[in-house]
Amino acid sequence: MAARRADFDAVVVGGGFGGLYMLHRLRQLGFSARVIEAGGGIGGTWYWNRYPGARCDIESLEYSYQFSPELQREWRWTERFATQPEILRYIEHVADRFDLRRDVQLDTRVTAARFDDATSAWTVETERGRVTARFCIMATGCLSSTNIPAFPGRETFAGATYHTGRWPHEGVDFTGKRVAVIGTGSSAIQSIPLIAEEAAHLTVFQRTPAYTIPAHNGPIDPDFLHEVMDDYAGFRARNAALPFGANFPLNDVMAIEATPEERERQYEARWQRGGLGFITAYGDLLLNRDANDTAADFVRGKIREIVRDPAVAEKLSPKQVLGCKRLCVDSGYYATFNRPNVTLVDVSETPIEAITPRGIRVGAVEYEVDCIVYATGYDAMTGALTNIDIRGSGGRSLREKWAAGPRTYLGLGTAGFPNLFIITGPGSPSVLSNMVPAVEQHANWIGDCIAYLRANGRERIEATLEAEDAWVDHVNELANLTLYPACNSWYLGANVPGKPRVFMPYLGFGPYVARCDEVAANGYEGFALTP
Ligand code: N01
Repeated sequence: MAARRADFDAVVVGGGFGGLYMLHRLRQLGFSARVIEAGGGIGGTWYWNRYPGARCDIESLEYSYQFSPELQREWRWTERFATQPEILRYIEHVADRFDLRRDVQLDTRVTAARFDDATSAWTVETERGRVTARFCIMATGCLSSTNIPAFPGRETFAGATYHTGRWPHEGVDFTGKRVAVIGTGSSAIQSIPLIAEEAAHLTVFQRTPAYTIPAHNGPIDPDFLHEVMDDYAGFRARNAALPFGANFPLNDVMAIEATPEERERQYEARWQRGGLGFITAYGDLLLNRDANDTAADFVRGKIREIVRDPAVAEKLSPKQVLGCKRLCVDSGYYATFNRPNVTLVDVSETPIEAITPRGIRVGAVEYEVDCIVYATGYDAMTGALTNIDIRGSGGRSLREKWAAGPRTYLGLGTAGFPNLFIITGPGSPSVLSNMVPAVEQHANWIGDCIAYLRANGRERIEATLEAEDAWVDHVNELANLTLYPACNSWYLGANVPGKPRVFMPYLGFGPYVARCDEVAANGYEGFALTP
């Protein structure tokens, strides 16, 4: 398939982990491709998120590409959980090693993409001109469209403001400053301990307390490193078979069947091991509220042990289901609230009323600060897509199609939008799996699919409405068997006012991969292929 009526076989929007590997895979298959990236450098999330303490909550040996055994062998991670600078260095290394940069156009934001029924090609509009391509592949990331709440008076604030996901490259010096952090999700939890060490005073505005598990970060255990290096492929395959596609040791035992003493031992062991594997301590933690309560009680007990002021400990203690908002991983978060220069303001009942020139007003109190850090998250999973004016067959708008929530088939395609693919789109495991293997799986699947179209003389592929409807139902059925829908998480779009409440990720990496493989093996069933 030559790019007969188009500049390229494919345009890939986004130059993070997903977009870069997609480019590599397309090249291997003999397709021409251009990556268009809004940032001034490659790396996606890891280009933008430079806030203090930014690091991954998946272990380094897993949060990395596996498409090249040589790359896997060569690269040496220095820590169990890698920092943002180290992950960015890794991505840069991959780009150089595989000569990817020459097909990446930086500093170029995509504003629109339009499918032409006559030519079966996409025209992708950017702030710096347009390109055409047979296929348009969205590698725009799940957590890239930042969310800053529309607090009244926001623009009147006289000091500096930052969003964790758009952190200045030169860094920020908080020395001697009175700093406010709004939000207590993963980004806040990582940055708060470090900002507190630097600032004169830190005031944290918390609407919902988060559950966070210590990272116990440090150098990678050399024995474990050898073990993985001896059989990296086996390590990857074993992880892919686990529910989150990551090495969280699974315990099939049910918490409600264990004795209190056994549970205490199990939770303590997981707490000491550190990281997100706390959630797989028992098989029923995300299925049964009583089971979940036992884990939640354990963490609340830890908060009471760590935080000296009982009133502050109580405010920091989450009440919602543990894990239904993403669990956080921290280094010294709860202990930070023992510092004399840190104040916690609960805005759950009395919300932030306004931003004023001098600070933040909550009820009758104005908190005067010099800088505000918005750790207020993202318009997750859909925002980066609906921010682009995407028009499918007959000029249909994606934004309008998804007005009541995203609808996809396998998270990869959406009916009415031929030759459009989404890497880790809503309806795929994405954020509830290890993202790097997830993007590789999608890029491999998309590459194979486009090669299949070429081999079979097909110009156009599009998810059918029936397949999409059935898939959306299936995604929801699975979510409804769990406790995930129980709280206001970004998985449900509940953090963005007015966003439809729809559970977006698919639960279960292994079964998902099997289904994608089956769809491909059956000639891309559920998709309409036309000459
Ligand atoms: O964003 P979040 P994040 N008034 O949406 C609060 C990944 N990540 O950037 O919970 C007051 O989790 C909001 O409160 P509430 C990871 O997948 C990974 O921290 O909606 N507060 C919440 O506390 C993560 O889950 C890593 O009530 C308001 C906070 O802002 C995802 O990115 C590191 C508010 C937003 O938390 C997003 O994390 C960082 C308002 N009007 C991120 N609006 C690692 O790998 C929102 N909030 C470790």
